[in-house]
Amino acid sequence: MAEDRLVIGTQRYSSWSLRGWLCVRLAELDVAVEVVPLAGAGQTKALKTLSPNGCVPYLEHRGAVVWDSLSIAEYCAEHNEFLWPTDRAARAWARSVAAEMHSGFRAVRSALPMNLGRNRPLAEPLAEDVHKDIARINAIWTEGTGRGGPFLCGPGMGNADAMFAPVVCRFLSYDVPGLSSASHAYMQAVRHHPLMEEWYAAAACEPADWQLDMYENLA
Ligand SMILES: N[C@@H](CCC(=O)N[C@@H](CS)C(=O)NCC(=O)O)C(=O)O
Repeated sequence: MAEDRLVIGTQRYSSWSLRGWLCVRLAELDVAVEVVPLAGAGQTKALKTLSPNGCVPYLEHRGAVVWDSLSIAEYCAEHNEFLWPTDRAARAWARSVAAEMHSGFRAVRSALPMNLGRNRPLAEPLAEDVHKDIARINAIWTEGTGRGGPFLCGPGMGNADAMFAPVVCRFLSYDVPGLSSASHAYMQAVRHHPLMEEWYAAAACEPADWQLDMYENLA
């Protein structure tokens, strides 16, 4: 029988961990949270024998073993049905944008790594493919919040928001251009959600020697 725990990586950097952690907390699963400092570039030795895919987030809950953030989101929705919209068409949209985030936006993910301690734009102009990703994300956020907000599918944070939360962190850190006023309002709603405040506060308390030059020294 598995111990009930959620294993995550360095909170300052681990965008996939943030997604899984938000889903677990929104579903109110009673698990211990264990933080493993990441080595960067997928080289964290401690993870290779820990989870089936050698990555975090990784969840053990009441005998179930769950890995990969999207799978964790689905598992959590079995415990809190409101993590996906109750309306069928809205649920289809939410699942689609969550999957699009999970499998795409590689340009944004690689050019703008999550670093909660960063608060300045990149020195170099953003590449064309990064602008393209930003435009698509802006369209998703504008459409989603356009149906009521402040979150993508209504008044409460759900799985789709969890998938985009690290993108909010990145866009705020790097002050990305080209976002609608609806997207700016969405970013503020996500950033100031109590769970996000908790995550940022925990990240700020992490040991300084967990910080990685590859992220801290990005020009
Ligand atoms: N598709 C996976 C990606 C998970 C992932 O890449 N996590 C990173 C941390 S953000 C990781 O564990 N990297 C392995 C390592 O650092 O060794 C998911 O959605 O959970």
